[in-house]
Amino acid sequence: MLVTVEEGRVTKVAGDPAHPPTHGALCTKVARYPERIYHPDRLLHPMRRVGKKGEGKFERISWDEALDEIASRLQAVAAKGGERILPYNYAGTMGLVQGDSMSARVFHKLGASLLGKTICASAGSTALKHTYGGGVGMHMEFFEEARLILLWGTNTITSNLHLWTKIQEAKRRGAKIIAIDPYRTQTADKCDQHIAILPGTDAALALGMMHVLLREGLLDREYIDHYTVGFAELAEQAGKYTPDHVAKLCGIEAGVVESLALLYGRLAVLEKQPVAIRLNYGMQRGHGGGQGVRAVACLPALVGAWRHRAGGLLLSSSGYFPVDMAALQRPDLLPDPAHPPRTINMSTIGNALLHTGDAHFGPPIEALVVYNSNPVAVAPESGKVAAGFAREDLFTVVLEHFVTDTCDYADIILPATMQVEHVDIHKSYGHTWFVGNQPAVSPMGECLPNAEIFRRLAKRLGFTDACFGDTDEQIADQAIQTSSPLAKGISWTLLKEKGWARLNLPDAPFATGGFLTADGKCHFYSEALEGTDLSPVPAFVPPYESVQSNPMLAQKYPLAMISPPSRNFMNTTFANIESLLPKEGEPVVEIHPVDAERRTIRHGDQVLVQNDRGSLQLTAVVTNRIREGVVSIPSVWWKKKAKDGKNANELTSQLLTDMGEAPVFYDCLVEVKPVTASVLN
Ligand SMILES: Nc1nc2c(c(=O)[nH]1)N[C@H]1C(S)=C(S)[C@@H](COP(=O)(O)OP(=O)(O)OC[C@H]3O[C@@H](n4cnc5c(=O)[nH]c(N)nc54)[C@H](O)[C@@H]3O)O[C@H]1N2
Ligand SMILES: Nc1nc2c(c(=O)[nH]1)N[C@H]1C(S)=C(S)[C@@H](COP(=O)(O)OP(=O)(O)OC[C@H]3O[C@@H](n4cnc5c(=O)[nH]c(N)nc54)[C@H](O)[C@@H]3O)O[C@H]1N2
Ligand SMILES: [Mo]
Repeated sequence: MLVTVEEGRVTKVAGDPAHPPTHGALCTKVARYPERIYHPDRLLHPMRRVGKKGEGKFERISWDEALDEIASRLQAVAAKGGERILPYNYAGTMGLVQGDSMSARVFHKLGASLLGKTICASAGSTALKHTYGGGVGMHMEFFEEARLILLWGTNTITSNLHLWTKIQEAKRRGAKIIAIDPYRTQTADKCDQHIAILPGTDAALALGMMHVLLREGLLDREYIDHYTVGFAELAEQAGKYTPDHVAKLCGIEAGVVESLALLYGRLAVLEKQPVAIRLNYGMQRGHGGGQGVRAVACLPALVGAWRHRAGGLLLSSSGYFPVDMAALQRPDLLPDPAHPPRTINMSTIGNALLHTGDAHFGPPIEALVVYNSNPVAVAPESGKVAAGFAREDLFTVVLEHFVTDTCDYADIILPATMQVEHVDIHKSYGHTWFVGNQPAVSPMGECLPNAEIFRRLAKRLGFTDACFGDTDEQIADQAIQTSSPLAKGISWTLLKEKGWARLNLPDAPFATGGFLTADGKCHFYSEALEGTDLSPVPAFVPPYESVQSNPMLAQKYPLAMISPPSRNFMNTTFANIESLLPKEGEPVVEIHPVDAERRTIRHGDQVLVQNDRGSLQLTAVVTNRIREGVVSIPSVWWKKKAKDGKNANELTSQLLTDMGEAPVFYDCLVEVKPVTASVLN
């Protein structure tokens, strides 16, 4: 990102035309970054709560007062047991310096509970680990050379604009593009074909494709023999997934399964052309998300797609990056490194905060430090999350840019710097380049970088280990594992000078095996899954909540709800930016005309969306973009911007995926009703 500064102020941000993955483009929301920096509501000073928890009333205090109070409260809790303290952070910035570095050192030294960072990608990343040995895949640049691209559970225009540029180029060169998504997104509109499957049924579709590939002999036998394990077991499994059976599970025609498999297999095997799959996280947010990813991830190896640099699959590239976690986070500072503290899953923070403690859970959580995250809005089963945060005996600190829904429950809020005001290094989960981040302007008000806040706190806590004195640049210098061949020649010094550097990887990383598994092969059969509840070869794991898998529940709540990312928000970041809000309009639920008609709901009506976990009021958008039986609530809105102070997570559950203990945001049955006069009163 190129930042223009005039008289000490950021006046413009732009993409860097020389940066290959992004080519000078910024998405709509990041292009508004100056508006976010100079927003009148920006948090500029430390604040202490004066109202009730949740009310959002604060008074200004000094940094000294804030840090003294935080240090003494944390010390008091730590005296009872470090595990009673919990750090909570995620996607605000995912920088290696302002994410988990100095903060992790402080919490390790305190012996605080560890955080299970599962809220976004861990079903998919665990699945990839079982299949490829890590979160690795194609280089995004080469999608433009593919002849067929399956956009599987991804609204690429919305959530991955830079890849979209490559897809458009592929289209210009004659590639066929197919979207697999229960919703006809803007992306699907621009595809050659849209396959609207029911949420959470992706594994079935992939296994059905394999069934056809096997039947037709559309396989790359040589690739399978040399670079995969478990073909026989996978073939046996796929044999059970006939197109007719799959069609029923997915809510599509059997012919669609046939033609998709034939197109994919013939192009790859008979014509030896590159076929690519862009998988994204939308399809792993249901009970069987892990097995779904595993099933899809087997396809490229069956047809030998990996032989080409424009063939294979990309879900994540983050597993490539050689990051020195131990240097950044210093787990050796733990009171007893051989017996680390318990891990609290961030996706079930509601239950965790409401837990009063027992032998299994351990002691209750009494202090919570939140940074880079807005859990009161983003975590599932929000009613319980808010109830947990409202506990009077919980001491809560939040480091933020704005007074978010989460800040409303804090005892103390601390003003943090934004990206243009601090040093950082970023890896990526979509491309294969390290990026350096230098400050362009000095911080607004009294804002401080996260790492500096934790550095000052460490001093107050009396921590004297040398690493607590590391500057942000020194931390940046420690971040990259320079001994790794992948990082050859890459250092903070280079990133500072050049801005970015591509990992030293082959163009077609798995053309001849070389997966990150111990034997370098793609694992159709995963030994690691033997003896678990899960099948070692991919299988369809039905949703917890769907008409087919839970007909009893579906009598009360017959509609499957998804809540995918809005184009103009970044989770809840940017959801308070005035020039972006009108583009999203208001919080809505999208419903198919047939489902709307049955409930006498008209376009624009106020409706209640509800299940046993909660209810929320939204404006109905009647549209055939969403398939029948499914409703969509574009997300993630700030709760306090809604009339009733709620968002989609009021309805989502704290159940977890089959792999990776991730949330099941899109595995959620609801009913939608018109708001009647009595409800309005
Ligand atoms: N504009 C914008 N961009 C973002 C974000 C944002 O909030 N806003 N968030 C960022 C983050 S943190 C992440 S993790 C990524 C998220 O990336 P993704 O989660 O991949 O999000 P989307 O690209 O919206 O893709 C989700 C799509 O999957 C569809 N879908 C839902 N359930 C299923 C299913 O069961 N099967 C299939 N096949 N499709 C399904 C939805 O209708 C939606 O169109 O995006 C990143 N980019
Ligand atoms: N219903 C539903 N819920 C979802 C999702 C969904 O699709 N549907 N998506 C899920 C996904 S994929 C994800 S990744 C999570 C994301 O959830 P979060 O990780 O909570 O991400 P954000 O909501 O963007 O909140 C990040 C906060 O960090 C702050 N921040 C940004 N940079 C900094 C910084 O440098 N320092 C500090 N101290 N703060 C900073 C921002 O102001 C913002 O308020 O949400 C999940 N929740
Ligand atoms: Mo995410």
